[in-house]
Amino acid sequence: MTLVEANFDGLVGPTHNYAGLSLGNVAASSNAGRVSKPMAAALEGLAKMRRLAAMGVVQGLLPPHQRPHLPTLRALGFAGTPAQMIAKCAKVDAVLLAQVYSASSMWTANAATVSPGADTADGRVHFTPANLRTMLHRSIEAGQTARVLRAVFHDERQFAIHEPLPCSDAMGDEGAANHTRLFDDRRVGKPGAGVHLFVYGVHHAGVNQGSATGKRPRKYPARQTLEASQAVARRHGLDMKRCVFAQQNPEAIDAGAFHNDVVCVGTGRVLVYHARAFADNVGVLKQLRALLGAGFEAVEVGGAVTLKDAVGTYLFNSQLLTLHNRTYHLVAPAEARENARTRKAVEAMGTRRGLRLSAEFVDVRESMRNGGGPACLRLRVPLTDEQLQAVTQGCMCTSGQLARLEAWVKKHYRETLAPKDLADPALMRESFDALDELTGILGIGAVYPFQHE
Ligand code: SUG
Repeated sequence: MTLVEANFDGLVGPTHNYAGLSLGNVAASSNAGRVSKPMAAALEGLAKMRRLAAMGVVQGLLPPHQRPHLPTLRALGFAGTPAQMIAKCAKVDAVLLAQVYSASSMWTANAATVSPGADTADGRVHFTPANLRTMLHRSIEAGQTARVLRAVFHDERQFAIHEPLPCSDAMGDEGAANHTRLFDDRRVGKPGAGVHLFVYGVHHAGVNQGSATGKRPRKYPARQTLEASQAVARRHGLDMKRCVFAQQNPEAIDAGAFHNDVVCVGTGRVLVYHARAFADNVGVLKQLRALLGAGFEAVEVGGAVTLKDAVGTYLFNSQLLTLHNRTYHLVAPAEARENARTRKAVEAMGTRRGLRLSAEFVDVRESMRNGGGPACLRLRVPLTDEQLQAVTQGCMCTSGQLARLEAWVKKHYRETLAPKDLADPALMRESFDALDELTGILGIGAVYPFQHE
């Protein structure tokens, strides 16, 4: 079965701001309180989509979520009109206000885990929206993500959208950021079956039982559990013999790699990873090699490039793409060019034998300051031609649609947003007006709660 990899980027929402909400996310913590630039952030994201679409990548997008998320305020005991709830929340809990205003749904690598029909028992593409239970501002994404995925991938003969996993300590799920699908892509038109690398931060039962498998980070939370990764693989109907479950190195999490995609990226037969990405690098590679065969290209980056460099530049949060001529292309953040060690590592990949790899750097600085690089901004969805036709076409990035979205951003978004601006009731109205118009542009129907009130 021939699959194309479609990349669905998260459109940056009108309330993009820096609130320092994610413990263990070094960039987000160090930029807390800074003035953000929502319009520039959204345009940077659209420019990346335009660039990839021009390269021949099948590029789509997912809309931002409703912010402020009034259902959360109501659930937490705020009452009255929306403006009254915002005013009251601003007075009693500024952190909560920032949480319900966060534009974090832009990082669609955390929206869901996706398994292509080629690998699932019933031949449909399976999606599990991530429950993102570790951080409140992210946990409120799960319900909206499920609604959006059902609007974009609505044909139930082709797509299965599961409910998020139940929220519990044992079931922390952060989506595709901790999952990599590899396959042997050397035979034209006949790619090998998928091999699924699921990376978890902690084995919850192991911790409870005090066993050796319960090794965990000391400083920062491990967001993904082994139990959640296994549940996703099981409910998607993957062949468990083709799944590798690997523990992330707790030291990497403590250095700020809160998701595996901060220290690892892969596609096709190529896996690029930091020398200290996994608790047991040798064991992981052995299992992958056994499943992928001699064609497997394990590109280890370490030595001069420290974990601090990886976290500081987001080198591994590059998008690794396969182009039509079956070469690989790395879309790396501009920050990785500014550090001599990571720049050299990219140059070395370009000259590595057996790997035809080119690279370029993109500027997504507004997102990077919150700990989201090029790869965080996209959800990969491998599709057949027929499945691609079944996607809601307004969410596909044609040049015309991108131009409409750029004009929409310029019409509705503020140029700057300071933390105190979240208390301004006008921001809520602006945000809802923008999103209401967006559902029309994308043709996804009334997916937002405020549209039903
Ligand atoms: O979950 N940042 C996000 C960044 C997610 C990046 N995604 C991947 N690595 N795939 C997070 O920590 C910061 C929001 C704030 O502090 O305002 C935030 O949520």
